[in-house]
Amino acid sequence: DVESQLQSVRDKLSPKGNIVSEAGRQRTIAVFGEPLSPQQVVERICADVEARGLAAVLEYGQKLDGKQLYSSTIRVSEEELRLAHEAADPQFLATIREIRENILRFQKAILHQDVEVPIEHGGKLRQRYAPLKRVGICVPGGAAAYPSTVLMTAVPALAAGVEELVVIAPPTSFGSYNLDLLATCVEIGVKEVYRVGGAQGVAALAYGVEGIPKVQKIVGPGNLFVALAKKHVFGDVDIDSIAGPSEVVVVADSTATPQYIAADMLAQAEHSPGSSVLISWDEALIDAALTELEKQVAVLERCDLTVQSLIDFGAVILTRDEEEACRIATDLAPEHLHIATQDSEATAEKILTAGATFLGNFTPVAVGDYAAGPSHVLPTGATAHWASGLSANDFLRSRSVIHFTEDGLKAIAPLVTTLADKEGLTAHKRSVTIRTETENG
Ligand code: HSO
Ligand code: ZN
Repeated sequence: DVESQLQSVRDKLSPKGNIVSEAGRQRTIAVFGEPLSPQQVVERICADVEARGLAAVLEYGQKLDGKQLYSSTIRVSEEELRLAHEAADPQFLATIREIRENILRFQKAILHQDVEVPIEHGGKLRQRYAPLKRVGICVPGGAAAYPSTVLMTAVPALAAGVEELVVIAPPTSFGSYNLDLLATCVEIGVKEVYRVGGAQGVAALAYGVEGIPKVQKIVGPGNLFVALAKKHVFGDVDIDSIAGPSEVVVVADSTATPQYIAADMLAQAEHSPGSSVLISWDEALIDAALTELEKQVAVLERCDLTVQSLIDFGAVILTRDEEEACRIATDLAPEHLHIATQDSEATAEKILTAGATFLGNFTPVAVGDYAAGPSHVLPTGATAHWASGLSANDFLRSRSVIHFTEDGLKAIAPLVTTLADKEGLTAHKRSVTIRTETENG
């Protein structure tokens, strides 16, 4: 039946790529001397880092990431950063600059502005915004190096006016030893980079350890340990939402180009795991897209992994009509929604639950991943029903400012005193009447 089929598609979306490998499990047993759940591992690491500081961070780095670092080498030195930047391809750096400008332009445009609302009988109410001072960014370093993730997290923070940006990345060749990654940090103005990943990295940022002052907010993607650690420290610091593996839902009609659809689905599967779901009410389009998929798979680079991802986490749904397609896409609430229909703007208005929506034939998801302007850190796993993608506004605090004149207070006083009476809080009431009634004599 339709519901059980839909459930199987839901299961395919946001594949649990966050599962701990057997090797990882064995390593944690070796470290803790007993089999623990990932949750317990994270709790132990966080408590230990909070209690013992940098020594614990260095120990876990050595035992879990297999890298012996010292208090003198955990921070990437100014010299290392300078050398990485000097070694970088000038064309690569020019690209980074251009992307930074695109992100800055968009993120500054959407930044909350102070708001002032007059009080009818005298005074004004304001909502005022100020940037966070110090923010930590997690950059993954497992399967590939992600300079794009540095851009898509750090530049929105810069747009908001954050002064101190701290990047942590695991001590791997795809992480904090990656020269392109370091060059990207330098190019956009990030000066503090630490060679630490996993739960110990998150805990170091949250609690602060010798040489790494604590931050106010931790953002960015990571593996299961990073995700669980962010949840664990929430409250001591703020966090962004927890991003899982990448996913796309494509909604297409007969006007779509099968070649493009296949290419977009493969791009998503390339994240391996990454899930791609095609929804259409046009059977011929679905057939053509599947034929294209087979053709394009043959000439792909990360072929095996991508094909496996497509098999495990890919799905095609033939619906009765556009309405049904939009209902299903709404329910799936994907990280990325691509709409390739005759009137993509109109179709988009019928699907409001997506992290980012890509319209038409010339907006592949990859432009959003790399260069457009909105952040590619987006809600996954159907959390787009209630969560939003990362933006410059996530790096602002708001505060309200309330200023009444004497006439303003007199006018509002009865509202306060009535409720204060109800709650039996006489001192509250008196703090108003002492002002309003003295005047009256
Ligand atoms: N699609 C990923 C972002 C990414 N793609 C990074 C390529 N590199 C999550 O939105
Ligand atoms: Zn991507």
